[in-house]
Amino acid sequence: MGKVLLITGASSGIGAATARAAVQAGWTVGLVARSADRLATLVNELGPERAVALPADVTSVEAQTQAIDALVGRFGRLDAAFANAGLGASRPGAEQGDLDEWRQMLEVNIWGLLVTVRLALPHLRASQGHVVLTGSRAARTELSGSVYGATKHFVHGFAANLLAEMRPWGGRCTVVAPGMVDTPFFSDVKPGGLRAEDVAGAVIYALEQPAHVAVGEVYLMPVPGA
Ligand code: NJP
Repeated sequence: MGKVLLITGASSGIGAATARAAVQAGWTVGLVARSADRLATLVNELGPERAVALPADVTSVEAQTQAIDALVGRFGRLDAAFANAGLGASRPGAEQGDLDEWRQMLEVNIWGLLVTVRLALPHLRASQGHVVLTGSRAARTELSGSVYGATKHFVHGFAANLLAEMRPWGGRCTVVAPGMVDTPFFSDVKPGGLRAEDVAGAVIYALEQPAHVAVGEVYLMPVPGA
């Protein structure tokens, strides 16, 4: 069966690529997103003995509780949680921002991520497990979308202290922070961005380190023209 990894935002982009890479590396995966049909297709591809679809909206505590309970009920353990679900809305500057979009972005990128981590932690303590979060280069540089960037600042700030909380019992926390990645996240992505598989590779790198090595943050930037 291998170790068990929960992935949110698994129906698309970075989450789906990480599911493929993790199964390739010997992990078993629980796939969370709202699009049940896309999760079912991915489970068919990966094999139902190595992957389970857990349709849920990450903003719902009840839905995420059911998803994690179902995963642990099926495989008996949880070794890592990749809290990756996120959205960037249309990312105008603060002056033009749509307040409803901002609320949704805060609820998914911050609240949903916190719920994933909070519900996973008791299981991860039992397995001396690993939290991986999707941050962003937007947390370290000037990019359009000040509110989106602020949600990712939160992720990086949370992770730093979470790692300090987890280390005493053998747990680890990693933030994977990409620049532009060619996924449905951006409809207008420029050629030459990172591929979802590149980010998935960084997640697997962090997860596969020996138990005494914690990878704190991994930044990935595209190289134009390469
Ligand atoms: O985007 P996309 P990425 N409940 O749109 C899910 C960060 N990032 O892979 O619910 C549950 O292909 C959605 O599933 P569904 C970014 O901030 C990206 O690029 O079925 N799931 C889908 O699986 C985000 O944190 C770039 O619609 C929800 C997934 O989220 C992460 O990378 C750069 C949900 C989004 O997949 C993955 O984004 C960067 C909900 N309420 C950081 N709402 C980039 N692409 O350039 C959404 O620095 N999802």
